[in-house]
Amino acid sequence: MGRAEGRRANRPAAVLVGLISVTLLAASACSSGSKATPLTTIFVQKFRYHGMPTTLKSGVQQFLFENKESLPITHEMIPIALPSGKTAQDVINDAKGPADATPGAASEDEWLHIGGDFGAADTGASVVETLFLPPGTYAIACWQTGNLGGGEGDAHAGRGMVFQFTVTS
Ligand SMILES: [Cu+2]
Repeated sequence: MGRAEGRRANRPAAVLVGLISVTLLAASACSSGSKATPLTTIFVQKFRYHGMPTTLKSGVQQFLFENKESLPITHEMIPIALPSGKTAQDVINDAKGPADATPGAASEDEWLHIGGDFGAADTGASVVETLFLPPGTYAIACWQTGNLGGGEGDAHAGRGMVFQFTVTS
């Protein structure tokens, strides 16, 4: 877990984007009155996201992320914008390899993070995050490196823990 915090600490750009999204959220909350924010429940099991739609409406979206693995492990759900021509498979390919591989887990920094950090969730725990999503192509991914039940291994994104989705206007 110290590892994850260290990784976050040298990503000021992600924090800045997160602050911008919070500001947009505040502005939107003032103008949209009583409109309820859509809530999507996503859970992770066997290193895969379940319940995330492939298409979402543009605007303020709220996500509940649950870790439903059977053994202790930490997962995360980091939202990134996919540049034109890139897909979830590119995220997977770049993240392959053990924690010290290049780029491996460090490939997280290649991608534009579009939200504040979702807190990582240990088995049995859940986190909630609110995002403002303009139209575009995105993915959620996990660059944690733990193995089920303990120990360290490849970044989860390299093991396929990436899900691509589109936001429409
Ligand atoms: Cu994970």
